Amino acid sequence: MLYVTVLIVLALSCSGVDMFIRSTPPERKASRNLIKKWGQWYTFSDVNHDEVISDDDFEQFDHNFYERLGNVNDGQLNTIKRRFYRIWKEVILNYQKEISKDDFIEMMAQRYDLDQKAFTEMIREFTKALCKVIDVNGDNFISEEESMTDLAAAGHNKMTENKKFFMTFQPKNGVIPVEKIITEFARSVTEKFETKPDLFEKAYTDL
Ligand SMILES: [Ca+2]
Ligand SMILES: [Ca+2]
Repeated sequence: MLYVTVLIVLALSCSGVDMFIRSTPPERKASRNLIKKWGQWYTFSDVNHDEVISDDDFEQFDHNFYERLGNVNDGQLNTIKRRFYRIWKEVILNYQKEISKDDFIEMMAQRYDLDQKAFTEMIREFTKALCKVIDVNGDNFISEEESMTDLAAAGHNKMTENKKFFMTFQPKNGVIPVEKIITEFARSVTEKFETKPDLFEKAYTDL
Protein backbone atom coordinates (compact mmCIF):
# COMPACT_ATOMS: atom_id res chain seq x y z
CA MET A 1 0.00 0.00 0.00
CA LEU A 2 2.78 2.35 0.96
CA TYR A 3 4.54 1.50 -2.27
CA VAL A 4 1.42 2.40 -4.29
CA THR A 5 1.02 5.72 -2.44
CA VAL A 6 4.65 6.61 -3.06
CA LEU A 7 4.20 5.80 -6.73
CA ILE A 8 1.09 7.99 -6.96
CA VAL A 9 2.86 10.89 -5.25
CA LEU A 10 5.83 10.46 -7.56
CA ALA A 11 3.58 10.27 -10.60
CA LEU A 12 1.72 13.43 -9.57
CA SER A 13 4.87 15.37 -8.92
CA CYS A 14 6.15 14.59 -12.41
CA SER A 15 2.81 15.07 -14.10
CA GLY A 16 0.85 17.96 -15.49
CA VAL A 17 -0.44 18.87 -12.01
CA ASP A 18 3.00 20.04 -11.00
CA MET A 19 3.55 21.63 -14.39
CA PHE A 20 0.29 23.51 -13.96
CA ILE A 21 1.27 24.82 -10.54
CA ARG A 22 4.63 25.94 -11.81
CA SER A 23 3.23 27.61 -14.91
CA THR A 24 0.53 29.58 -13.05
CA PRO A 25 1.55 33.24 -13.26
CA PRO A 26 2.42 34.93 -9.97
CA GLU A 27 -0.49 36.61 -8.26
CA ARG A 28 -0.97 40.27 -9.11
CA LYS A 29 -0.03 42.63 -6.32
CA ALA A 30 -2.38 45.31 -7.65
CA SER A 31 -5.72 45.31 -5.82
CA ARG A 32 -9.20 45.84 -7.19
CA ASN A 33 -9.09 49.23 -5.54
CA LEU A 34 -6.04 50.22 -7.59
CA ILE A 35 -7.48 48.88 -10.82
CA LYS A 36 -10.59 51.01 -10.21
CA LYS A 37 -8.44 54.09 -9.54
CA TRP A 38 -6.32 53.59 -12.65
CA GLY A 39 -9.54 53.32 -14.67
CA GLN A 40 -10.77 56.64 -13.25
CA TRP A 41 -7.45 58.24 -13.99
CA TYR A 42 -7.62 56.97 -17.58
CA THR A 43 -11.10 58.39 -18.08
CA PHE A 44 -10.02 61.75 -16.67
CA SER A 45 -6.99 61.82 -19.00
CA ASP A 46 -9.06 61.15 -22.10
CA VAL A 47 -9.52 64.86 -22.71
CA ASN A 48 -11.41 64.58 -26.02
CA HIS A 49 -13.59 61.73 -24.71
CA ASP A 50 -13.01 59.39 -27.68
CA GLU A 51 -12.24 56.45 -25.36
CA VAL A 52 -8.61 56.19 -26.31
CA ILE A 53 -5.64 58.17 -25.04
CA SER A 54 -3.26 59.49 -27.68
CA ASP A 55 -1.20 62.59 -28.42
CA ASP A 56 -4.49 64.21 -29.46
CA ASP A 57 -5.49 64.43 -25.80
CA PHE A 58 -2.29 66.18 -24.84
CA GLU A 59 -2.57 68.54 -27.80
CA GLN A 60 -6.16 69.40 -26.98
CA PHE A 61 -5.31 70.09 -23.34
CA ASP A 62 -2.29 72.12 -24.36
CA HIS A 63 -4.25 74.13 -26.92
CA ASN A 64 -7.14 74.84 -24.52
CA PHE A 65 -4.88 75.66 -21.61
CA TYR A 66 -2.63 78.16 -23.36
CA GLU A 67 -5.52 79.69 -25.26
CA ARG A 68 -7.09 80.46 -21.89
CA LEU A 69 -3.87 82.08 -20.78
CA GLY A 70 -3.95 84.30 -23.85
CA ASN A 71 -1.35 82.27 -25.83
CA VAL A 72 1.57 83.93 -24.09
CA ASN A 73 4.89 82.96 -25.61
CA ASP A 74 7.00 82.66 -22.53
CA GLY A 75 10.29 80.75 -22.52
CA GLN A 76 9.82 79.43 -19.00
CA LEU A 77 6.26 78.26 -19.68
CA ASN A 78 7.45 76.47 -22.80
CA THR A 79 10.16 74.67 -20.83
CA ILE A 80 7.60 73.60 -18.19
CA LYS A 81 5.24 72.41 -20.90
CA ARG A 82 7.93 70.41 -22.72
CA ARG A 83 8.99 68.79 -19.45
CA PHE A 84 5.43 67.77 -18.68
CA TYR A 85 4.93 66.42 -22.19
CA ARG A 86 8.02 64.19 -21.85
CA ILE A 87 6.83 62.71 -18.57
CA TRP A 88 3.21 62.43 -19.80
CA LYS A 89 4.36 60.53 -22.89
CA GLU A 90 6.31 58.10 -20.73
CA VAL A 91 3.84 57.61 -17.86
CA ILE A 92 0.54 57.65 -19.75
CA LEU A 93 1.49 56.32 -23.19
CA ASN A 94 4.70 54.43 -22.47
CA TYR A 95 5.96 56.09 -25.68
CA GLN A 96 3.24 54.44 -27.77
CA LYS A 97 1.01 56.24 -30.26
CA GLU A 98 -2.12 55.49 -28.29
CA ILE A 99 -3.30 53.30 -25.44
CA SER A 100 -6.62 51.62 -24.62
CA LYS A 101 -8.07 51.56 -21.13
CA ASP A 102 -7.33 47.84 -20.68
CA ASP A 103 -3.74 48.24 -21.83
CA PHE A 104 -3.31 51.28 -19.59
CA ILE A 105 -4.48 49.34 -16.54
CA GLU A 106 -2.29 46.36 -17.47
CA MET A 107 0.72 48.66 -17.93
CA MET A 108 0.15 50.27 -14.52
CA ALA A 109 -0.27 46.85 -12.89
CA GLN A 110 3.01 45.62 -14.36
CA ARG A 111 4.88 48.70 -13.18
CA TYR A 112 3.31 48.40 -9.74
CA ASP A 113 4.16 44.69 -9.49
CA LEU A 114 7.73 45.32 -10.54
CA ASP A 115 8.59 47.92 -7.90
CA GLN A 116 5.99 49.69 -5.76
CA LYS A 117 8.42 52.27 -4.44
CA ALA A 118 9.58 53.25 -7.92
CA PHE A 119 5.94 53.30 -9.03
CA THR A 120 5.00 55.79 -6.30
CA GLU A 121 8.01 57.92 -7.15
CA MET A 122 6.98 57.93 -10.83
CA ILE A 123 3.47 59.08 -9.90
CA ARG A 124 4.82 61.84 -7.66
CA GLU A 125 7.14 63.09 -10.42
CA PHE A 126 4.28 63.03 -12.91
CA THR A 127 1.97 65.02 -10.60
CA LYS A 128 4.73 67.46 -9.76
CA ALA A 129 5.35 68.16 -13.47
CA LEU A 130 1.60 68.58 -14.05
CA CYS A 131 1.28 70.98 -11.11
CA LYS A 132 4.13 73.07 -12.53
CA VAL A 133 1.94 73.59 -15.59
CA ILE A 134 -1.25 74.31 -13.65
CA ASP A 135 0.42 76.61 -11.10
CA VAL A 136 0.66 79.45 -13.58
CA ASN A 137 2.04 82.07 -11.16
CA GLY A 138 4.52 79.55 -9.72
CA ASP A 139 3.71 80.17 -6.04
CA ASN A 140 3.39 76.43 -5.24
CA PHE A 141 -0.32 76.83 -4.54
CA ILE A 142 -3.24 76.12 -6.84
CA SER A 143 -5.84 78.87 -6.78
CA GLU A 144 -9.45 78.44 -7.81
CA GLU A 145 -8.76 80.25 -11.06
CA GLU A 146 -5.78 78.00 -11.85
CA SER A 147 -7.86 74.93 -11.06
CA MET A 148 -10.71 76.18 -13.29
CA THR A 149 -8.29 76.77 -16.19
CA ASP A 150 -6.89 73.27 -15.78
CA LEU A 151 -10.30 71.58 -15.63
CA ALA A 152 -11.69 73.52 -18.57
CA ALA A 153 -8.58 72.67 -20.62
CA ALA A 154 -9.08 69.02 -19.65
CA GLY A 155 -12.54 69.10 -21.20
CA HIS A 156 -14.70 69.93 -18.18
CA ASN A 157 -16.68 73.06 -18.73
CA LYS A 158 -19.34 73.11 -16.04
CA MET A 159 -18.48 75.92 -13.65
CA THR A 160 -20.46 74.63 -10.66
CA GLU A 161 -18.99 71.13 -10.90
CA ASN A 162 -15.50 72.49 -11.44
CA LYS A 163 -15.86 74.59 -8.32
CA LYS A 164 -17.00 71.53 -6.36
CA PHE A 165 -13.91 69.67 -7.63
CA PHE A 166 -11.71 72.45 -6.27
CA MET A 167 -13.56 72.63 -2.93
CA THR A 168 -13.10 68.87 -2.38
CA PHE A 169 -9.45 69.58 -1.59
CA GLN A 170 -10.48 71.94 1.23
CA PRO A 171 -8.57 75.03 0.14
CA LYS A 172 -7.23 77.30 2.87
CA ASN A 173 -7.26 81.04 2.13
CA GLY A 174 -8.57 80.14 -1.30
CA VAL A 175 -5.63 77.96 -2.36
CA ILE A 176 -4.46 74.33 -2.23
CA PRO A 177 -0.75 73.60 -1.64
CA VAL A 178 0.82 71.79 -4.60
CA GLU A 179 2.34 69.30 -2.14
CA LYS A 180 -1.15 68.33 -0.97
CA ILE A 181 -2.21 67.58 -4.53
CA ILE A 182 0.90 65.48 -5.14
CA THR A 183 0.36 63.53 -1.91
CA GLU A 184 -3.36 63.01 -2.48
CA PHE A 185 -2.94 61.90 -6.09
CA ALA A 186 -0.09 59.54 -5.22
CA ARG A 187 -2.25 58.07 -2.47
CA SER A 188 -5.19 57.70 -4.83
CA VAL A 189 -3.37 55.68 -7.48
CA THR A 190 -0.73 53.82 -5.44
CA GLU A 191 -2.48 52.69 -2.25
CA LYS A 192 -3.48 49.07 -2.38
CA PHE A 193 -6.32 49.70 0.06
CA GLU A 194 -7.68 53.08 1.01
CA THR A 195 -6.41 54.27 4.38
CA LYS A 196 -8.65 57.33 4.31
CA PRO A 197 -11.21 58.81 1.90
CA ASP A 198 -9.74 59.40 -1.54
CA LEU A 199 -10.21 63.07 -2.41
CA PHE A 200 -9.51 62.50 -6.10
CA GLU A 201 -12.15 59.82 -6.39
CA LYS A 202 -14.64 62.15 -4.73
CA ALA A 203 -13.56 65.07 -6.93
CA TYR A 204 -13.95 63.03 -10.13
CA THR A 205 -17.51 62.09 -9.24
CA ASP A 206 -18.38 65.79 -8.97
CA LEU A 207 -17.41 66.40 -12.59
CA1 LIG B 1 -8.76 60.65 -26.34
CA1 LIG C 1 -0.50 79.36 -8.11
